[in-house]
Amino acid sequence: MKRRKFLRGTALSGAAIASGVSLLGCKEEVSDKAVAVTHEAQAVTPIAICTWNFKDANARAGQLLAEGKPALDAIIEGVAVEESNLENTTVGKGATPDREGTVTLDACVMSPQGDCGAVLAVENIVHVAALARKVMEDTPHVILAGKGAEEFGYAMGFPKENLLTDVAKEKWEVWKTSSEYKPIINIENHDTIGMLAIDSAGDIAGVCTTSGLGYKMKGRVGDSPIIGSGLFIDNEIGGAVATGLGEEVLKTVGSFLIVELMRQGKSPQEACEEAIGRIVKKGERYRDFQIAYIAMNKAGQTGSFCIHEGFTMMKYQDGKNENIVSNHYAKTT
Ligand code: SD4
Repeated sequence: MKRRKFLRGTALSGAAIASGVSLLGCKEEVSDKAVAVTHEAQAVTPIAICTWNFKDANARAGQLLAEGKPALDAIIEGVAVEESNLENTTVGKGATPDREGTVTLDACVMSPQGDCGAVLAVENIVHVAALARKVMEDTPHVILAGKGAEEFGYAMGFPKENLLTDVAKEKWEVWKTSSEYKPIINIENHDTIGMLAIDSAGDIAGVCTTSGLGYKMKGRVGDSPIIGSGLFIDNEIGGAVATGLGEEVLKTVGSFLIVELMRQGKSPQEACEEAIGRIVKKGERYRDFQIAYIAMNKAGQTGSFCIHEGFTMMKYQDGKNENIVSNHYAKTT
């Protein structure tokens, strides 16, 4: 039987007009078996969004995008600002250690080409997002963990650094006196940085970098470096990134879910809301933890949603770097 095929105006075009993006040759080829969106040429205003109130990181990425840099370069330099920030206790140097007093970092990246790289439980290297990119570009693998990732980093020229600051060590020593482990994600605090960007060529990339949960069990890895859970990009559709209690994001493969919901026609906002809905409908446990998603589609629309009040996202566009308060589930029920 001959396969039915036809071309129709893309579903993105209405959204594109609304968001100031002109899709010059975008068409959607639909058959009864599959949908393929092709973007022949686009003129796009670059946009960077990131989790929480990481102004400087997002501004850095935005500035690079405005200079015409590719999305992947911009976001990796953007999140590096937080990886170096000693005040940030959940990312890079200065992060809270595990219960043994060791700081271990997780990160992943995804490129517009659909390639990805991740590093898990890495010690002594600050810029793990850049290291994840190296795994993607310079190895035949997607994930390197622990010592292997660390040694690969040194081979790639990353310096060895002690990630445990005196302040973090002192706090850990106080924590040890009770050793009370409550993996309850803060509801209104600074956290993991996940960043998505669309560049002037209309290409989307994403990154996520974290130390995970403070005083976690040795060897614990959350959602952040797991492609599909902490981060997912499909350059034909858009991208999503998560922050919050990783165990719960992993159970619903949240970022992949959001991109697939956008593929089915949902806006980034609607897709984030549905992904949070999948978590909260599992029961009352959601009252004790926070999860937030941010998302962006190919037309430059963005969205965010979280369980509890307190989450914000940064958005850079047209030289403006704004902090946007996210709507939350607890208010809408
Ligand atoms: C994790 N999702 O390791 C990370 C932590 C985080 O907000 O995002 N905190 O579970």
